[in-house]
Amino acid sequence: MLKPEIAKLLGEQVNAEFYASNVYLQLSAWCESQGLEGAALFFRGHSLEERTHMDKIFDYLCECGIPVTIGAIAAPPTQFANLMEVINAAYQHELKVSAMIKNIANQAFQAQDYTTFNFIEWFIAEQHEEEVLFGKILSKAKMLGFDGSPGQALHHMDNFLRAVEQHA
Ligand code: OFO
Repeated sequence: MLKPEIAKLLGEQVNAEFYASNVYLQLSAWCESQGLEGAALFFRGHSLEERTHMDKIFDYLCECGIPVTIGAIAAPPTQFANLMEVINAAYQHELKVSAMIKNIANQAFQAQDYTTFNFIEWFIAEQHEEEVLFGKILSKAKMLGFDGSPGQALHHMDNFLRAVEQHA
């Protein structure tokens, strides 16, 4: 049986993963509206991935006999100056999710709930992957001298994001 405080954190994470999925869907929509098809594809893929994260936690809670409550999901930000701002927003968002996941791991460990600790390890590895991925995207932007302005570098970044998604 899950301790109530751990069940609460996991329930909140279900909603946080929904929010993450919507954040990426909104970023994808913004990229579409700017004609950035590669970036739109990349963020669309991420949106779907976040949805699978939500499913994983949802299933775990169900297996543990904990009723899941889906709350109101806040609207994600919609206004961005350029693609660089979008990439930075996505990276900052992943850092926040990493902190939430690490908090669950920490609380599960403190509570000697090693089953949840083991379950959440998958998410720790996943967040590491995400941080590495966004690190690579930021390095690419630096290499191209990309600051979000229209031009060659924007075209390269859009293609780069498409390639990342296609090889994921
Ligand atoms: Fe990108 O994160 Fe879900 O967990």
